[in-house]
Amino acid sequence: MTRYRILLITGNVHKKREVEIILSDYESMFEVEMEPNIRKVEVQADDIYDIARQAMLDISRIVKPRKDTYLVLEDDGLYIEALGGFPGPYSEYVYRTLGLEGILKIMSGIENRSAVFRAALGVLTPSGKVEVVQGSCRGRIADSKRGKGGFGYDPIFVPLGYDITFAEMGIEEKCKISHRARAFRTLADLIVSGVLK
Ligand code: ITT
Repeated sequence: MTRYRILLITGNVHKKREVEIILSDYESMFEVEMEPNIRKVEVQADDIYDIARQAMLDISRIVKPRKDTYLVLEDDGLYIEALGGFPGPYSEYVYRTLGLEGILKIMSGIENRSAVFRAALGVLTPSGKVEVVQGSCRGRIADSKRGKGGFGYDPIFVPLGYDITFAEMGIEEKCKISHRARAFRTLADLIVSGVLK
């Protein structure tokens, strides 16, 4: 059985843990590691698809593809409908500056709390191709922070069909339904089926 390596270009250990759980469904076909020596440069763009694609195209110019190894970077964004998709591609900056309390303040009194969490994976394949694979999870912004698990926006994001936030559910449950789960399962299926070589 071929064993594939997923090398994640990220400084976020939560992402790595979640990707390990998500790919554990594929019976040891995937080994997940963090790649700390490659820097991801993010261009400014309205869409995380474009940001992930450009970041991986830049990396592909300096990194040699390797057999059975998929180099992956992930760009995420929380798109709040009533705010025209804000913070979207600026989610990391807004998390650091306004924080969850700031988002909740902006959202106070707003009835439409629909939001979508999106993940865009920039992928460098073993044959040197650059592809983008996406996943999303619909939900809503909670009225207040709830839960101790997860990271980032998890305490204020309630996925569709639930009454609890990502931070209130266990990591296993989050990894069944999250934007990341959907994106990485799509990626894994494309790899295992031989479509993405
Ligand atoms: P990288 O090193 O991979 O870039 P990051 O934490 O900077 O990690 P992103 O820029 O992709 O991640 O994410 C944008 C923001 O969205 C950032 O503030 C994250 O904390 C947050 N985020 C991403 N995925 C999340 C998730 O599953 N749950 C909650 N917040 C998340």
